[in-house]
Amino acid sequence: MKNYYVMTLFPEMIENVVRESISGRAIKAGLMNVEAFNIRDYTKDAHNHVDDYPYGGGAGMLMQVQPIVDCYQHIVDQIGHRPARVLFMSPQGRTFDQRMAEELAAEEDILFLCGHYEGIDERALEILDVEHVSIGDYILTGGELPALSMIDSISRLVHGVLNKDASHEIESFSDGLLEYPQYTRPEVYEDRRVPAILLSGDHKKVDEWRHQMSLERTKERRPDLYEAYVASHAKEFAPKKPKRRRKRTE
Ligand code: 4GX
Repeated sequence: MKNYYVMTLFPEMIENVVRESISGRAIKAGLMNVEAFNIRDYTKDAHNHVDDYPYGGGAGMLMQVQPIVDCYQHIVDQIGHRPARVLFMSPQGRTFDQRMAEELAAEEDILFLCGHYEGIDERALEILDVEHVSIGDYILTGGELPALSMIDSISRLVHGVLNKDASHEIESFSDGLLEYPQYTRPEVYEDRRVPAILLSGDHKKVDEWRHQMSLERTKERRPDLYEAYVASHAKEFAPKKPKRRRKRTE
């Protein structure tokens, strides 16, 4: 059972998305669980405040350390140990990718700390000993969408979330190439034909064609991925050895 714990000021944002998405199916199937904790529930402030002005001045408000640490401690007490990974959504982090999704899919308990406002008291990050993770080089208003993106991509790797056909597809295309183009009925739509080879029934030819298409569109659309693929499949791209010719004897 995979357990995702999310510390946030907007728990309904997490709950609503998780309920409506593919991970909702995995939850119903008992394969995973997502629990959102409202950091505000742990404030000891008389007015339920969870933020305050930054020392040294500057714009905006910072999330205070006490509610965050108390919320974290509640989760640790509930599960009986520190979660395997404690992730803080931040543009300063290592960029999340498919490899990290696979790495995280192997973990039992993952905690996501989602910040809001202009910042967070650094001591909270030290005490929780967080790992900074980014979903890309752009600035969002909060860590909830990054956490949801990560939960979504991790959960589809958790066994059983996908049907068998789809998981087979992952095996053959987790090799760093983009997907080949696909077609369904009708065979002709406004003069546009489905490539004839897909109707040929020749599975070997179909596989070769698809692989070729994957290579071409990866080269065109993601030259970075293409270079990496070529480098790790040297054999496939090695120039063909010239045929040994018998020496002319004159
Ligand atoms: N990939 N974030 C906003 C909210 C925040 C601000 C200060 C704590 C302190 C982001 C990203 C991202 C993270 C900016 C959450 N939290 N996160 N920030 N890109 O843009 O992960």
